[in-house]
Amino acid sequence: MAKTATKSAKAKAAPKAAEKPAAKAVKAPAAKISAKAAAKPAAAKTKAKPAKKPGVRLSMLRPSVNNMTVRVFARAAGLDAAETDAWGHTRSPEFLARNPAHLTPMIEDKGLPRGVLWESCAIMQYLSNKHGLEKFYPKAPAKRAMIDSAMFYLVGTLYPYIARATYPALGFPQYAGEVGHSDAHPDRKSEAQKAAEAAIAEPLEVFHSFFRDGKPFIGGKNPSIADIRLAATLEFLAVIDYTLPKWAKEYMAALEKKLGKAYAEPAGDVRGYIAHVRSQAKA
Ligand SMILES: N[C@@H](CCC(=O)N[C@@H](CS)C(=O)NCC(=O)O)C(=O)O
Repeated sequence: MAKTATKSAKAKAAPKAAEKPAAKAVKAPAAKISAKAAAKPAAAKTKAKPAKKPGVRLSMLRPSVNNMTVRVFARAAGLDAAETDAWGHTRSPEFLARNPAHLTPMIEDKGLPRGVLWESCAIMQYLSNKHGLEKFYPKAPAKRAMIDSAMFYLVGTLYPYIARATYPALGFPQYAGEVGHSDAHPDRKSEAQKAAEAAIAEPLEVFHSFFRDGKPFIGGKNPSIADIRLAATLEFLAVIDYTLPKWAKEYMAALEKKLGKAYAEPAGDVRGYIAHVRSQAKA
């Protein structure tokens, strides 16, 4: 989402979010104890219980795919995340004192030099490193470099096109200096939006042909943090009825199938927001 949330965008998404409790613990599927294990004697119970990963506090905005990325990752990795809905609070003095960039997702962790960390990819890298989650972020330098390259390419090249193409329809403000942010004639803004939409196909194909390279996921057989970042990002394209190539539809479906509820639940918030803005546009 753009760096400044407009009143109109807030008004559209805020009601649902604001009604919810401030912090909700996301129960890690891995931490659940089966009925069978629970019935065993104390010693066996302790053995069957997976090592509990310390909780993580996450400030987030529900309609955002940047936030969806970390929310999916936390669930898929079995991290106990306490989510705080930051809608309408990112520019409060209290938030700015901790995070002068006023950006979400943001995690809080005592081990961090400044206590907080923002940028979705940096958060996933940090948590993977901290908890040894090699399944999502391989340790081998060459493999890791490919994941990093895919994520930086996404944030630096693909995402700006997707933002320019979808933010007008999402009701999100665009970035200063861009046509969409200016007081240019609506025709010029529409041309800029269409140009951005047309530019998406090329970097998208690079993820397919270069990064996936015949594998189910960028990470290989299993989704990596780069895959979570890519699939979440593509969710926004539904708001402009963008025709995704067949491979991308199959890729997103495969990732959702693999991650199950960990993906579907945060995706539901983004999809719900898109359905909401679309219904408003029709009305
Ligand atoms: N590149 C960043 C983008 C973060 C971002 O743009 N966050 C937006 C929501 S999508 C935000 O928190 N905006 C609130 C504000 O600027 O006040 C990431 O991947 O985390």
